Amino acid sequence: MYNLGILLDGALQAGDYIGFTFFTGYMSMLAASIFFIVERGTVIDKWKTSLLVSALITFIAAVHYFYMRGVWLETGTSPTQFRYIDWTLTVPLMCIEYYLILKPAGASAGMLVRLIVGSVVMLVAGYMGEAIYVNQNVLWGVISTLGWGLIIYEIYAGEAAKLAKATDSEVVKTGYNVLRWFTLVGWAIYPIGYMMLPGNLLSGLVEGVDLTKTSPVDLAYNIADAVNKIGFGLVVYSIAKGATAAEKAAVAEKAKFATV
Ligand SMILES: *C/C=C(C)/C=C/C=C(C)/C=C/C1=C(C)CCCC1(C)C
Repeated sequence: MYNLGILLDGALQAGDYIGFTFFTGYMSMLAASIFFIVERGTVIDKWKTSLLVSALITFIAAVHYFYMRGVWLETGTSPTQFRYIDWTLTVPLMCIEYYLILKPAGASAGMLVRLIVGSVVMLVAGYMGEAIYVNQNVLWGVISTLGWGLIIYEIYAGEAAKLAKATDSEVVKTGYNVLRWFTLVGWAIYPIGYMMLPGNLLSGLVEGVDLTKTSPVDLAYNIADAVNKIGFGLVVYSIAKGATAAEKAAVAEKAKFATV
């Protein structure tokens, strides 16, 4: 049975590169979840929640990738609904990661709320442009970018930025800088993918691409998810490991003085 130019029997075809990225996305998200859960046992208590949240992010994504992979194989269309349900759950969890990391430095609930409000604006508007008012995807993309801008403002110039600057933990300071770089540069892959939608700013780039056989937007999103969910989680992991080592060294130092 041929439909949309793809052989739709639920099997992965040799030339279906988008299908490949759905499979590798699924498997790597699952592997990352196991890694974060197991490694959670190697960090001090106050970092365990952060690693659990990293695992939840990749696990929620793994389950959605399982479904998205199925939609793509069986219909040859973008699994936009599952995509946005996934993001609606995982992006706020990333905001919680920022909150947990800055909590010892005095992060307020207001900071978390501002990050989540930015995420909601970004994702609701994105969904409107991609699934409901497709002909106005430029306008909705602009509104979505304002939501992303709120997040960027908070982590580069708002309360979050000030707390990170003032913390006395070098590990947190360095890690925070890498995390916000992910949110600025890694997250930029998503709007670039979105701009390849028909009628949007970069649609000219994919002119001549047979959109019934492949989907540049999904390719961009799948790459971005792997970078931003697994990579972001690994940075949180390295902060937790670094802070654990620093705490252990401090305890050992104290014990040395206690015995002399
Ligand atoms: C794990 C999933 C993540 C980190 C998803 C992030 C998604 C975005 C940063 C999406 C941003 C968008 C814009 C800034 C404008 C166009 C519409 C979106 C939703 C693709």
